[in-house]
Amino acid sequence: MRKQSTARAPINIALIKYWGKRDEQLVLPYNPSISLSLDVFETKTTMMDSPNEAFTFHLNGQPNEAMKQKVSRFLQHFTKGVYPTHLHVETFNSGPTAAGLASSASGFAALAVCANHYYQTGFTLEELASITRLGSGSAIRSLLPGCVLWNTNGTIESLPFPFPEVYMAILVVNAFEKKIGSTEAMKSSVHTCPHYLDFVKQSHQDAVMFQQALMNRDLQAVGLLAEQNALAMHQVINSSIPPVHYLTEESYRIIHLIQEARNSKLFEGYCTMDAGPNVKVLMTVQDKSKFEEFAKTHHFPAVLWSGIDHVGAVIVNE
Ligand code: 2P0
Repeated sequence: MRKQSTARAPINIALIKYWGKRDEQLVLPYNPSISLSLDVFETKTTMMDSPNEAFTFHLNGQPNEAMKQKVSRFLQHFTKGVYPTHLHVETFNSGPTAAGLASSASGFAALAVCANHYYQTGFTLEELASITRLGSGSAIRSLLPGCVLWNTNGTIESLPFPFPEVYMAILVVNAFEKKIGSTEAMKSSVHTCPHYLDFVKQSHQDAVMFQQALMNRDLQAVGLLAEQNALAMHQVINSSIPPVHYLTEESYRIIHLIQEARNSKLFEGYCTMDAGPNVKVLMTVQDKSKFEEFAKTHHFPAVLWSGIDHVGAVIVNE
């Protein structure tokens, strides 16, 4: 065991979504998902020896009891099931926590890499991936930089992403914590949405076509597939019983305006939305200023720009 280790991991945004576990214990998804690791926000986590016997956990500088339980359970994958002691964990999210901006993804990816170093467990990427997704399914994709495929058998792989000039505009419609967590909502979708299996079937096809579009360097096909897949996921969420609505009127106003702007060839932007009301727009650097102007004219919320993360989850203190 080392005295101290620090790791960082990027957030990731799925372009083909993960929404449902076919195996709850092992956290295996019903369909493959494909994401981009982004450089706008990250989690940085430090594990250090503590003179006190107790395990302590701070999130953004404050003790956090709810997360502490989850983190202590997670760390037991690195300690052969022994509850951690004489340990302090400090974790900082540079973006808003639990606002549909993937902070749990960067959080568990950073923690997994940090723990592997701190406890000197020497897990391979494949072993680490199977542990990371137990913390949070989507965290598995934050282990790698760039474009990442999470297969239904639980493995991950990097996909070549032939658009170096691509950016994401993140429109923060609401940065407060969501009322219904994605774990609970996706479980409800699996069990109650009448067309859940149609979504799974379509997502398998979307993942194949998406990879084909990457190979063809076809940004339009990539963007349209991402937008259709995200809207299909939200239809599933909306038609679960009881229904869940992550997207607000403001989210839909933004999405419709961006679709209209694209159809009238003002700029080429494609929307994707997660378990919250925020809208992320995929576009190229050439359209950035046109989009900024459009956002101002239509009173969009402030725009956060993100490029692609080229680092992934790594140790940063050596
Ligand atoms: C995704 N989301 O692919 C999808 C799209 C949100 C919407 O993965 O239960 O926190 O921990 O495996 O990973 C968010 O769900 O859920 C998520 P668990 P997770 O990014």
